[in-house]
Amino acid sequence: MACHFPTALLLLFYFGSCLSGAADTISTGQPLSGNQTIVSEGGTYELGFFAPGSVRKYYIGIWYRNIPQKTVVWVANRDKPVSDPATSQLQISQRGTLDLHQSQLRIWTSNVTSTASVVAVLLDTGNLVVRSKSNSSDVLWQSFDHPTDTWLPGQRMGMNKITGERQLLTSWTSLEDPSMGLFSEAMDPSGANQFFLMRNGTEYWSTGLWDGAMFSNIPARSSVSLTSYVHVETETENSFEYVPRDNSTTVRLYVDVTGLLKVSRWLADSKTWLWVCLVPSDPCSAPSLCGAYGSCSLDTSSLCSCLEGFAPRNMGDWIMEDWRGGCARRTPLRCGTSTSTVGGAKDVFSLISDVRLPTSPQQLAAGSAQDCESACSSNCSCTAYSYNEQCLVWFGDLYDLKQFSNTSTEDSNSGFLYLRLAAPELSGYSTRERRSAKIVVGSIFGSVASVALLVLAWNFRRKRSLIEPSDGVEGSLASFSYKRLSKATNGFSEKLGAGSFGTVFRGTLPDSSVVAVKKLERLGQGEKQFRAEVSTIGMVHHVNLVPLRGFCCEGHERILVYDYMENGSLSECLFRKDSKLLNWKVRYHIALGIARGLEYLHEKCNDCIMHCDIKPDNILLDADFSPRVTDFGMAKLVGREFSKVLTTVRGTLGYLAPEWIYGLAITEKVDVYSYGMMLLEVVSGRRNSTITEDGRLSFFPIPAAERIHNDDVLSLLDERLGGDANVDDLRRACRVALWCIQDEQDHRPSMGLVVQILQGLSDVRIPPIPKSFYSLGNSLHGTICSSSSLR
Ligand SMILES: *[C@@H]1O[C@H](CO)[C@@H](O)[C@H](O)[C@H]1NC(C)=O
Ligand SMILES: *[C@@H]1O[C@H](CO)[C@@H](O)[C@H](O)[C@H]1NC(C)=O
Ligand SMILES: *[C@@H]1O[C@H](CO)[C@@H](O)[C@H](O)[C@H]1NC(C)=O
Ligand SMILES: *[C@@H]1O[C@H](CO)[C@@H](O)[C@H](O)[C@H]1NC(C)=O
Ligand SMILES: *[C@@H]1O[C@H](CO)[C@@H](O)[C@H](O)[C@H]1NC(C)=O
Ligand SMILES: *[C@@H]1O[C@H](CO)[C@@H](O)[C@H](O)[C@H]1NC(C)=O
Ligand SMILES: *[C@@H]1O[C@H](CO)[C@@H](O)[C@H](O)[C@H]1NC(C)=O
Ligand SMILES: *[C@@H]1O[C@H](CO)[C@@H](O)[C@H](O)[C@H]1NC(C)=O
Ligand SMILES: CC(=O)N[C@H]1CO[C@H](CO)[C@@H](O)[C@@H]1O
Repeated sequence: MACHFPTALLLLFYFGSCLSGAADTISTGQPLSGNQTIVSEGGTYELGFFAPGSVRKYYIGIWYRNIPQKTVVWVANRDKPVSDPATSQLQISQRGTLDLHQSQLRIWTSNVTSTASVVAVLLDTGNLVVRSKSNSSDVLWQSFDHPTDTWLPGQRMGMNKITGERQLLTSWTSLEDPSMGLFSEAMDPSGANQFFLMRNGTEYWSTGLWDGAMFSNIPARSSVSLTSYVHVETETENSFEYVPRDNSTTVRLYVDVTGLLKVSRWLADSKTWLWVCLVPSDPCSAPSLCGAYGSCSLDTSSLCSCLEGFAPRNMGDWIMEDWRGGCARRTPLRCGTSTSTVGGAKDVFSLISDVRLPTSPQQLAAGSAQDCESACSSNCSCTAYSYNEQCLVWFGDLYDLKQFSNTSTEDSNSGFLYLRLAAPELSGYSTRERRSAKIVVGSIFGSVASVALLVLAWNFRRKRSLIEPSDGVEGSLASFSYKRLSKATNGFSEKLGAGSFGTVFRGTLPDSSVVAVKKLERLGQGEKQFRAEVSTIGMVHHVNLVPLRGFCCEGHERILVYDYMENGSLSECLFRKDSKLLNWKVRYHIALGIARGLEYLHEKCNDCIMHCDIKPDNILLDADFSPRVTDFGMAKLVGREFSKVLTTVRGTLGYLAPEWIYGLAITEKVDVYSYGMMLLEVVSGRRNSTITEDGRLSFFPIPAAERIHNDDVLSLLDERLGGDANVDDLRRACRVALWCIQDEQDHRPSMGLVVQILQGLSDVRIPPIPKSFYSLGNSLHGTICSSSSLR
């Protein structure tokens, strides 16, 4: 890793301290304002104004200075934000208190007055103390006594034996709102050595009693691996603190917005927080954790998922593991609408097995499963039923489902649920499940000197209809002779372009229609397989896909014949100097069209197709400037050479999802990733990455992600447009793009969801900055450095 741009990148995330004098201290006459911060002496923590959401609401907070995902551990004015940090000041008052003022108004105060001269100091433990200026052990007030949602190592949580006052952790209301949420944690008010979790003041879990070494309900595995607790009892206080088992790791304990008590550890290598749940040990027992129509499971990477036929109501919150918003139907029920009387498809019931049934059922008198179904069917507000000797029905939203992996071994509550869905949902969903195809890729992704070599193992679980070779027409496809194509293209003379897998020529058929003729190279397929794959591709039709007209398979020649697209490729339109500037409306139309095309390939056509090579060169524009995806199906046509070509051709590199590089299973989410990268380019009119004059790589998505994360989207817009864009659409497009390029496949939306968001049908929250942007940038850089030095 001889190339250092990620180090420079670190600077993007932090402002230097702008205070003169001691950088960890606020003293009389030296208030903190605007973008100024103080930093603890060892450089671990930083204090200043921050705005967690996109709205102009600023808070004084303490966060980790060296962790790029801003993680706030304490908030001063959590219920009273200020609107402008520039006119707000955190200062030492005449009375010896630490106060936050906006204009002349006092917003927040530390409350403990002193006649002595005092200072406020941010310690390297994350504690903000107000103390006497001359005597550092004379502490008047400290943030550790007034926690927000986080309990830090070395901080005491417990109870004052004399006043009965307890330290209280209280969750944030939402990920963007630090005000007091519904959930809290504090010591047992009776003084017993245990902590309670409360929802709206009512206890719902406990850590169990302290036995001198551990709390009885905290699973030993997680507590032992991360932290050890220390009991501190004096005449005046009874409390606990904890220390990380391993000094070198950053650990925090907090009550999260969904009501789980978590310990999380920062993984420096992968730049991510890894959490374990302390209480309850079965997080699926948390009340309403997954929201309406959400289902909890311990076997999936995300605790909650939506029931079939439903999608997250707010994707952003969902991905950030705040599931409380629940899920919404993708397709409304027919029941009760006028179309149901005209004989359209009726609603159906879909079986979900091995579930813990939702809360609040009603019991009906029905003698058989059929009676139970028709009872539910006849009332449009009945959303589900279950029949097991008795008939249970549910009206309205369903809560607290849990998916078990095994019926027999687990909860006796598990059962069968019949969920009411619109008819189209059921067929669409179940067939898609069957069709999902996965390629397993193993890789050796080398050091700086070696170029990535990927070895592919193919594993298609697909049914194919093998069509025997014949002349003239196969299915809807024309089968051309080489001679005819040679004539049509004037001896392959008019070259339109060259891609990774072949060269494209312009041709004119005898009926005078214009076609694009692609001569494939590096094919690893035999004739039979080629014909089979081509006939599959030939059956795919959608307005946002380039239709395949026919093919040629003669000797070693493998040629595809497509409709000709008048307005060239998106790449030319965006990046060629002499091409006409695309206005914002057209760009948005293009972005949406591509998303629809991909959604069709992934979810709606008969045989699920991953494109695997989405980039602006593979998007063509027809006469109306509607986008059409081309080159789909190539992964299968090209066979084992495909990924090798993909990962060694420089032009494709910036669009490759991390799983290509790290050798993980490839799913259709690789297309989502590439789509996100491309969308950034459509918005900004600039290439994914460029090599600067001094030979350094400038990887555009990194600063772009930063700006989107800070809700500064206008600055990303192609400057040639002079700011002429619908800002709501722009924001939506930028956020979607950043969601699409998240590291975790599960965190990227499906193309179906992308379409919904771009149409404004789903909300989209501010995405996080993908944590791998450092290491991924590094790998990319390494490869590009080495491959260019090889030339
Ligand atoms: C901090 O604010 C000042 C004044 O508003 C501005 O000039 C400066 O660029 C800001 N610094 C950073 C690092 O944003
Ligand atoms: C300060 O004291 C007042 C009155 O005792 C109280 O209402 C207020 O909540 C206190 N504020 C803080 C920040 O502790
Ligand atoms: C400093 O303050 C502590 C706590 O109030 C007190 O015990 C100690 O005597 C003080 N030391 C001096 C030198 O004043
Ligand atoms: C919390 O409790 C208060 C009264 O104790 C009640 O008015 C309020 O509705 C409760 N909120 C929730 C979300 O349950
Ligand atoms: C961990 O920190 C404690 C207290 O700072 C220190 O005594 C101990 O030696 C440290 N352990 C390691 C392994 O660094
Ligand atoms: C459907 O069931 C709900 C809840 O039991 C009831 O209030 C409603 O009247 C029923 N509607 C019809 C049309 O029977
Ligand atoms: C499910 O059941 C199988 C056999 O009945 C057992 O081997 C497996 O461990 C069970 N899995 C879980 C998660 O209980
Ligand atoms: C796009 O195609 C149409 C139809 O062929 C043509 O009239 C138009 O000039 C083309 N636009 C550009 C910018 O090439
Ligand atoms: C289409 C496009 O802009 N591709 C670029 C992506 O980034 C690589 C690496 O710098 C460039 O070489 C490609 O041209």
